[in-house]
Amino acid sequence: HHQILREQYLGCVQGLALGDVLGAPYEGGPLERALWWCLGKTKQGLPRWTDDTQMSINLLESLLDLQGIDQEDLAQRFALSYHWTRGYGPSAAKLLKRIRKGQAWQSASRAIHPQGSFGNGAAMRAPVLALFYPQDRVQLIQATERSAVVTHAHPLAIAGATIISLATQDMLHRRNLEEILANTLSFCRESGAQAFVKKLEAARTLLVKQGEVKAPDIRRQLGNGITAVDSCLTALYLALRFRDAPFMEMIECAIKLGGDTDTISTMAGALWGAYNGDESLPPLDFEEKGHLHQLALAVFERMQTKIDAQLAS
Ligand code: F2R
Ligand code: MG
Ligand code: MG
Ligand code: MG
Repeated sequence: HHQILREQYLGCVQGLALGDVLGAPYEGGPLERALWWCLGKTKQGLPRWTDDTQMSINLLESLLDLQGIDQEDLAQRFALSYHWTRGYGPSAAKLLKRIRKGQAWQSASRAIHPQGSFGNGAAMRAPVLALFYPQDRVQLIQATERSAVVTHAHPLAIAGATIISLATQDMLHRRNLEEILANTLSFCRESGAQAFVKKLEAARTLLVKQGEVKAPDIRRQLGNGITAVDSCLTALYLALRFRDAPFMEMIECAIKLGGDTDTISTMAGALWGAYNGDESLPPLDFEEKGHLHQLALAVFERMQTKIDAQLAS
């Protein structure tokens, strides 16, 4: 039994943002990269993060202020902090602009995709949910679905987000490889997320082969795209493969895959940080690093208070 540490909370949030910052310059094709070359620094010259970290901050702040998932509040925070320079997905951008104009998130989302978006935008913010629901698996699954549907109502987007939030919970508890793969598989089976089952089996096979596995195999078998199906298990694979190796080795591998490099690094970075803690992360500075540190600390202290209250009652 492992007692979850403060540095794991800090590591999860800092690993998420650092993965985003380091992956962002390599996301997409030559056009997207050229654009980020122009947009990727703050006025002070620090590397900027993208929509992945922005939406994770929105979720953290909403959870802290409202003590749980409040979908209206989340929709408003996502919409009000939307800015085109953060590189949002095309449907996500449309959705957030509609909400900002006053449309309800439910109808705005259905107007863009009747079944909801199956992009990875709900999964990229899902690690922070495990920080609020570190113990209870069922509560975490419910919270992930309620957080996801505000922007990503498609079952594949919800399943991808849940795979990531559950894996983050497992990493906080420092569960072993076989346990994490088994937990992920049982979630995929019980939720009917068949599309993920095949990729999970492929990830297991690749993990057994360890260092012999090269980027083209990972890309072909697990994916490197902006949909949940093409990125969530890639991130989980990287975090499991590199969790006892340096953070930068994992990020270099994510960048070699190409495609959705910021988001795969965001999710893998959060998982890696939840396992290893912030002291093991490279000491790089980036946009609002101190604010992210304060948010992670606030969540940790909130959880400590909750645990103390439970013990006292
Ligand atoms: N958008 C980017 N980066 C620029 C493009 C990168 C490049 N072209 C590449 O392929 O790598 N980054 C940010 O977007 C991703 C998160 O996306 P999110 O929030 O899920 O966006 P969206 O727009 O909701 O979904 C992504 C696209 O998937 C297709 N799609 C989704 N649901 C669909 C449905 N039901 N039917 C048909 N198509 C659907 C659409 O093309 C969406 O635009 C992250 O990478 C983040 O960093
Ligand atoms: Mg992004
Ligand atoms: Mg969307
Ligand atoms: Mg991305």
